[in-house]
Amino acid sequence: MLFEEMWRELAPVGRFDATGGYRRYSYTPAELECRAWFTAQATSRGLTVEADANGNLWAWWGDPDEGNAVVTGSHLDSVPDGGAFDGPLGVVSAFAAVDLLRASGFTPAKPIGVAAFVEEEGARFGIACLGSRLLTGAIDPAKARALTDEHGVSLADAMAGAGLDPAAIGRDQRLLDRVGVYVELHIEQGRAQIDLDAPVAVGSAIWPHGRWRFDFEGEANHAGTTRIEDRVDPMLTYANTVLAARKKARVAGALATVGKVHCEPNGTNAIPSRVRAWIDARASTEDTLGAVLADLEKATHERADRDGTRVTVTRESYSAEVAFDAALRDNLGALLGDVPVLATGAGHDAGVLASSLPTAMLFVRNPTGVSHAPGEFAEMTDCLVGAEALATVLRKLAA
Ligand code: HGY
Ligand code: MN
Ligand code: MN
Ligand code: MN
Repeated sequence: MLFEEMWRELAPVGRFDATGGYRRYSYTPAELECRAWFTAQATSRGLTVEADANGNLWAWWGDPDEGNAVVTGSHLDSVPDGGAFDGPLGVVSAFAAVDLLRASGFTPAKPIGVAAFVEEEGARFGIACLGSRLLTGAIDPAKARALTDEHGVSLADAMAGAGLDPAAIGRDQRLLDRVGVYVELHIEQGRAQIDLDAPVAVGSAIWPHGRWRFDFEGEANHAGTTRIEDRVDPMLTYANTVLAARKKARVAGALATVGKVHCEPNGTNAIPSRVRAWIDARASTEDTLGAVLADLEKATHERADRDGTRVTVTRESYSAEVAFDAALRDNLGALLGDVPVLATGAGHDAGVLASSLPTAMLFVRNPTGVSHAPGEFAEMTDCLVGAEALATVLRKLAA
């Protein structure tokens, strides 16, 4: 099936028409439909499909038990109202690259795998790259099983509902031993390549990044009868934290985002008892990131003291800086000719897998740089160039 046909087939799945964004949350009907699409694409190519114990999907060209497999892929889940390309572009390009290799008569000397990692965005259960973290043992299985979504459904129950055994999750050394190298193609999440006039780029590193939960506790009270000076309002401390996060990140050259907030009891005419907010923070170095968070926590506690509120800060997830395998990175660069080598602030499964095996990334030009939003876009011509580049890389690595 041609790239465009695959793209047209997958595009409507999980798209929320009111916004044009995607709501493909792990183990929900939309994402299960994406899994069915993956399985159909794989089996139509004669690839053998397996879901590993952690919920990741693998499609094999050749016998993976021979080991030293060359694996490519990405993820199918999305952020709330995410774009069409973040994740799926890597999976569609992987199948397209297999087609290109076969059309050229290439027979791989090593197994080739197409992978789709589960819960890469962490949009449902809060931990990004959950599938690859479980595979590599980067998260405690018991902690993972207990993760819940906003409706209180646990990962364990969601997995069981999808026919998986949550008791079986955890590092899968047998599977990791099968994989010799992992190359992930991904839409660029930024706009360097348009300025460099480069349809494809090679990844050099992933910035350190993490997610922190801020719980602001105050005293619920009547909006219309409580004097200002008598209020213990967690919304006030929260609002100052948002402003402080932006200012401290800007001064430090880092990135900080407050994109998710819950308020209780969430009534228009009631001063809240609690505000819960998550901060996504990233920086080019661990020192900068650590300094921004330490400074922000200090400022937040000082503000809470002034407001009479209480605040607790919990680091929910953290990814140290990842430098992709240098030999592989240089090999791809040499193979693809004069392509830029770029670091990214976006997390990826390739970054998590780098702890266990050589990994690399290819980026496909994003004309506007917009990502994690309905406006995310890549020209089909660039997508095809990306698939060709991926096929070139797979041919070299699987020869
Ligand atoms: O959040 C990220 O950086 C990635 O897109 N999951
Ligand atoms: Mn993403
Ligand atoms: Mn992604
Ligand atoms: Mn990613």
